[in-house]
Amino acid sequence: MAMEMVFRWFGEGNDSVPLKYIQQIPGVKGIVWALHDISAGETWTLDRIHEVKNIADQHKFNIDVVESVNIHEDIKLGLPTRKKYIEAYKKTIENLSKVGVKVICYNFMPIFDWVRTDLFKESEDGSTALFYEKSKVENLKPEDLANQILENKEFTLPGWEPERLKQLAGLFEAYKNVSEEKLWENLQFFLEEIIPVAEKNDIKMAIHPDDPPWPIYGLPRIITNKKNLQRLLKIVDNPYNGLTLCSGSLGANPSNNIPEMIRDFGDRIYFAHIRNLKRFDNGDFIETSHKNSDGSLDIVEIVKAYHDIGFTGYARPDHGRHIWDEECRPGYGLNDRALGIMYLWGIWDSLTKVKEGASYVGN
Ligand code: CS2
Ligand code: MN
Repeated sequence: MAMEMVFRWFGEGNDSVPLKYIQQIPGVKGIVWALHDISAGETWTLDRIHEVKNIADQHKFNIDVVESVNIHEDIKLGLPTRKKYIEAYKKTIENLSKVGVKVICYNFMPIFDWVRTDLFKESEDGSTALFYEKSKVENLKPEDLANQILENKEFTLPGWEPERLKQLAGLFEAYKNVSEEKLWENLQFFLEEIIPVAEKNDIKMAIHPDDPPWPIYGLPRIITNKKNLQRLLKIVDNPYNGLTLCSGSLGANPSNNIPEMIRDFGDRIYFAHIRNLKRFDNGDFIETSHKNSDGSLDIVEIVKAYHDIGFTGYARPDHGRHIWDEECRPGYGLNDRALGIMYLWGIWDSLTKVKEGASYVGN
């Protein structure tokens, strides 16, 4: 038994990496996908879902994991209009179950998804990677930060959909009334509506942690640490309410102990995002290769924790650096993510061999 390795792919014409290359990465069983052109709050139609399924079938990939079905801001804000967006979300869950989707990854971050200040920060070895400079975030106005991230014109970035960001000023105004506690209430309301539908359709909801795991621009962020993950699992205590455990998102805060979380939340983790990053004393961080000695996270311990709990859920390498002159979406090239997968398999298979001794012949 092993973790089920999957690879994020943004769709035909929307990704620099062809599926036939992904097929050649050892042990990848499925693609992690989404209908990136559909706005939050709209239903994903069966026709559109089938288009992706047909392409995946041609390459013998499963489409078990969707990342993400985004949540409309009105749901996070708790506005009366949330009702219709929640109904659309339920319909999407039903449609996804018809093609056998097993896990939906989503997040509950107000306005901004992940935040970085430089998408191509150069390292000494000439590679580039996503970088977060704390003082820059503190000194930039939100609209300037958004513009900087949107400057990457080649691809639209998931979580940074231009149509949403056009309403930035209005959204900031609306969030003035949303404290952390209010955001928890709105999340609970959403989950109480959604989880029974997910259960009926046998799809696990797997919330992605906030990235970085602290508030920015006075906006509340709540999926940030162990205590809050515990709270999340309790507010609707049903196995269909689960986690995407993202080592890199949570790991930007040095007090988050990822291996401990894996051991404690084990059976409620449906999707593992495994990547490394290097933290600096001033609060900055840069994404690195998966190798232990390159970053601040102990990837070996993280994989060991998954191995020890007998994790058979979905796992992906999350982001990679940009290496060997590859031109790709920020964080989502082929080369470094493929290297990351081989590092993860190397650790996993070694642990299996140690555990099973000479009888090990592979999975
Ligand atoms: C993150 C997010 O894991 C990631 O790549 O950078 O964009 C993530 O996809 C969403 O927050 C999940 O909803
Ligand atoms: Mn992640």
